[in-house]
Amino acid sequence: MHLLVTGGAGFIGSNFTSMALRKGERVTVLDALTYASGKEFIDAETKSFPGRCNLVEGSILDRDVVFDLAKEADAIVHFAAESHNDNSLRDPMLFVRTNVEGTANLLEAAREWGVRFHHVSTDEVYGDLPLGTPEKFSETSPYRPSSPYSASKASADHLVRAWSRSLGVQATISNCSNNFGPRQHVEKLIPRTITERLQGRRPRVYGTGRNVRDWIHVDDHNDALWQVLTRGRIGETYLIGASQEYSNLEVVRAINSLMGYEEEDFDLVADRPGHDLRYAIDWTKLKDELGWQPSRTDFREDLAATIDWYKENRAWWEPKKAATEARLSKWGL
Ligand code: NAD
Ligand code: TDX
Repeated sequence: MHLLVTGGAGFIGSNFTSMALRKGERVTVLDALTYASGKEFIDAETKSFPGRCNLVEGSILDRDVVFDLAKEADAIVHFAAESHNDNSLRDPMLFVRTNVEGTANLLEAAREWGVRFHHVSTDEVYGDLPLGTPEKFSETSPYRPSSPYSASKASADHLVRAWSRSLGVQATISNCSNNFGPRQHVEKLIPRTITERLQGRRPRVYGTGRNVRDWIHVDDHNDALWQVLTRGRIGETYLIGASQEYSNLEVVRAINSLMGYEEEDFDLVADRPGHDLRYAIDWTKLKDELGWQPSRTDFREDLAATIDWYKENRAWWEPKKAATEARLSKWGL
């Protein structure tokens, strides 16, 4: 297959690109190379897989670029997005343009050329769940997004469903929980905590730290995406998760202890406005229909491997770190 991977220089998209190349596929990455991207990861793959990996620097908002590239592709796997909740609270319109308009543009190109389309979305479209209950999100949960980020992703999901049902686009959607692993930008909880420690500072926990996230290793997410892309039913939505629910306090304590610090060595800072309490995923449909299940289920071991990756890749994240901390500290975070 020739895949057009939007946002393929970002955290999840670049890991997906590496996986698809190892499977023998051909990949064209379309990425605007924003602050969150890692061009060097795709440049390395271009060298390792000559003739099979190609990076186009451009925006999903550029209709001509999108239509030209879609024409040549067998499938579009759509990761490109503004992805950070804290940023969406300060510049919401950027999220509307990229995540909503950008998705519409791609859907129009997929419609024009009859290209298979997979939309990579988030569990945050379903809002949040109470703490301490067995309740989980499923494919039938109502949409109830809390932030401009999650509202823009929810809007994009609705567009994909409409273009699929009424305009004939061969589309699927997946909604995944919080990812972690190599190449994630230092603004996100796990890499931020690790890199604060590596630069000699204490991690910062928002609010009370009791908020719960359902963590999945990025390789498990991408493995599930592959199953949906190649075997999923057209028009369907699949939820992806790994049943690893931890509070932010538990995550930060685990990183502290793995890095040789006292578990309680962190600061509580301001809370995120509108902060979602808890996410949890019921991934039964994916298991029953496609036989998928997560394979990375030792959270502590995967956290340790992620810490090692950040120790070994300072050249990538250090230039991004100062600007990120300046931005977050301006907001008291
Ligand atoms: P990321 O921020 O690391 O990467 C996003 C990529 O999109 C970057 O390389 C960026 O340059 C690119 N991009 C941004 N605007 C663009 C534009 N206008 N045109 C082309 N490229 C553009 O994000 P991520 O964490 O890898 O997330 C990828 C996708 O997965 C997003 O759609 C996100 O909503 C979704 N998702 C993420 C998570 C998570 O935990 N990170 C969980 C579920 C779903
Ligand atoms: O320094 C921090 N301290 C802290 O307590 C940071 C950066 C975050 N937090 C908290 C906020 C959240 O409760 O940790 C939790 C995780 O925060 P993020 O890493 O910003 O992720 P989240 O807001 O949960 O959203 C993520 O998962 C779903 C991704 O960023 C989204 O792109 C994805 O859709």
